[in-house]
Amino acid sequence: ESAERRAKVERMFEMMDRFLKNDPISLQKDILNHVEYTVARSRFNFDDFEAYQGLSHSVRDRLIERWHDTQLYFKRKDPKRIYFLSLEYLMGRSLSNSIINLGIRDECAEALSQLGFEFEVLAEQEGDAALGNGGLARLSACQIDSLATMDYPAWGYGLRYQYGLFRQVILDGYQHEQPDYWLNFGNPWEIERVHVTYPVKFYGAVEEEDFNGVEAVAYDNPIPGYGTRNTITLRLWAAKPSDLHDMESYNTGDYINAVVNRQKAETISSVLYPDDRSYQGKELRLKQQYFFVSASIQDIIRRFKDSHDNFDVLPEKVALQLNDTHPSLAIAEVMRILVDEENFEWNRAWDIVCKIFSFTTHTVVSEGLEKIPIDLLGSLLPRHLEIIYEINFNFVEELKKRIGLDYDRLSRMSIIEEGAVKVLLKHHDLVNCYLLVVMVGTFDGDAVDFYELWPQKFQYKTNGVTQRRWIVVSNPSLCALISKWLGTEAWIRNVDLLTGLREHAADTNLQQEWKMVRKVNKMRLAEYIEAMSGVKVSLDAMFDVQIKRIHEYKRQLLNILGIIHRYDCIKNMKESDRRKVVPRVCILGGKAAPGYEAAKKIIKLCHAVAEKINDDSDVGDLLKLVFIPDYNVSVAELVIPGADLSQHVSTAGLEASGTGSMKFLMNGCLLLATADGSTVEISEEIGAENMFLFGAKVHEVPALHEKEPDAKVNLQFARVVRMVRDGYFGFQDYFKSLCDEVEDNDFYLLGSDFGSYLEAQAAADKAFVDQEKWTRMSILSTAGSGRFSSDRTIEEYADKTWGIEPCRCPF
Ligand code: CJB
Repeated sequence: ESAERRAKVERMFEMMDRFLKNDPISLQKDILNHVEYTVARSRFNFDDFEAYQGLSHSVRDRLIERWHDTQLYFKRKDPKRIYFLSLEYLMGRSLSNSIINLGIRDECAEALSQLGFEFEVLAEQEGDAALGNGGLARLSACQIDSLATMDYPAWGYGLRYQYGLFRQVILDGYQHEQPDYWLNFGNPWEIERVHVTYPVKFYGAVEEEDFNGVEAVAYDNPIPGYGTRNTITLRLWAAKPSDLHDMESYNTGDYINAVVNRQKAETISSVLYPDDRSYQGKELRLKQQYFFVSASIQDIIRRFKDSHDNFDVLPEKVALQLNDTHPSLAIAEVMRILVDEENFEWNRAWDIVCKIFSFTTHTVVSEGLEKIPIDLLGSLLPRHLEIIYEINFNFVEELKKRIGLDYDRLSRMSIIEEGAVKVLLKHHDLVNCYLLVVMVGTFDGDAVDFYELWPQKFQYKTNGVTQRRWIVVSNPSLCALISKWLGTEAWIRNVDLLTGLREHAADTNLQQEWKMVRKVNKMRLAEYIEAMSGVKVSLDAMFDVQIKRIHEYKRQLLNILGIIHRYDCIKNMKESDRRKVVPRVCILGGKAAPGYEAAKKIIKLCHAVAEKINDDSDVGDLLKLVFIPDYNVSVAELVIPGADLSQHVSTAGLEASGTGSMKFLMNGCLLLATADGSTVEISEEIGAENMFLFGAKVHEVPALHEKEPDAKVNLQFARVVRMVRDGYFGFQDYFKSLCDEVEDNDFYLLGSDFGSYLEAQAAADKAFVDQEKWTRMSILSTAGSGRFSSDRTIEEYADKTWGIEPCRCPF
């Protein structure tokens, strides 16, 4: 650094306020400045949305400041970095989360109130960033928050889809999908880096007209940690036509077509695939994956080369985490770069690759995993196909040495599927024995083959969610109550401290305050329900919630059939008995993949049943059913704190983990659940007596599948299915296939679990009547939720998987 440059930097420091100030007056000034100059509205006349913009830009300035400092510090320290590669992030809204992590919530609220605005109202102005489908995508968002909070030198990479997950609109009870053009109103949380761009080349050496000259442009989203100045980067790539002029097409005189063709480049990152877990063989999907991988790897290698000239130290400086199979082309891409561009000998390159990658699988069943037709891969990425063939060849050779010529097993374990028509990017395959595999669920049959040979390569991790978003942001009154009784806010960074609530669980004062907080949250939810569906609900009723993607294995149908049973019972009761019924408000919400017929029928059935029940004066407040449309992160933030009971009722063995359960648990909601994935771990933590568990266990499922359909069906079950079949709720033809499925085959075991499901529901009713007991269970749920923080998960990854250390920015 020259003396001249140093002097210049010092002059700049003097000219700038070192840090923006966070007192209400300074914040007000900033908000007004942004309203005037950024939003270009008069500071004397602006509405809620413009105030939201002014505030967001003021918060963004503060984020940027910390972000710059953090990045500079990381660069100076040069620690081993973790790069988190995920095609999906469900970030939801950013404003509240940012000001809480920056520690300026009260100051912002005060600044706004003096200007005549209410913070809560402004926060509602923000739309969700929904660049993902379900649990996997929200997990990435939680983990990014933990990575920042725990000071890890981390970078998240993803795609900046122009259209996020579709909006769900319900018309006559049917789901319709509307595009989510979420950037329409601007996005203050991203910074476009016009100079951080990389070319992405498809079709190997042959350049195809349509897609030549695609460029990835970086959009950086600063992610602030809580209780630290560390602010890390979530870098999302958007596809743009490149600047390289294709003189050929311009010279032909067809200027308009040449421009239109260039524009096609943008389609690569235009839309998120909405089919939660099945993308079989789609060309655009493969293009998205490679586009993402290519840009991210170029960026990572560029950063590495900035301070290192020897690739052998790459594993000491870089860890790459693949979030499910979606970015697994990264492995072949790094091989390609090392071998083709850096001239590494194959084995040396492979050795490096094996040390830097780890991979997490989020699915238990292998059928759902991605397969890519060989001809598609071969035409789009011929060099990568060659590399994958070679990886597979070496792998099979090594396998032969270990297991001999067991051809069945060899072909099961090969990357290339038998018959050589398809390339499997199945988790255990492409990553095979060399890379670390992290499971959030248990093994399926295929994984066992690998585990037997390389047990040291498999790790198990319990998922987690961030208490910042799922208590502090979404349930501020519970947050305050917890801090009051623990005498500290330290649990927001160290969630294990929540166990301190256990000793107060029976304290009547805490119980009273706890109930009050929960009641206010129920009130908020009741207002929302009325606004969305016109249904008025009683606050004395038990709010019973199932919100998640609609999937047959998640068994929303079991829930609805249970509701029909409850309705049927109430209808057939004597007036005097009705007084003993515990009133319920059953709430369902979730999106079905646009092409998933059965899931869409379940949504329609829910509406048909709701219409019947909610209009029935015999039933009144004893039972209501509402479907909350367009379930997303923000809706979850409202619904979860207001729920008394939540359902996680997947067929045992099919939910890898489940993270919704953890959010409800943290908020003191009781769980009615099968012993599947995370609910098993939750019961270990809070005790099975504090939940309502039911249904077949994983080890019992195979025998149940063997049974004849008739033997599986419980009588009460047969009755409610018959009601649907006979058209009691209308739409007889439309619902026929749902009824056939559960009666003829019942792969998801609704019939055989039904009796036990009803018993668990009855136990929940009984517990609810005893409010003292219920509240104690509720407090114990929150108290036992510490293990399910993503902070804990991330610490385990850092320590056991990535080998990275915190790097905390000191200024
Ligand atoms: N998961 O959301 C998805 N999408 C997939 O394609 C595969 C799995 C979910 O991931 C969550 C995070 O690990 C799990 O908790 C959940 O069980 C799983 O369904």
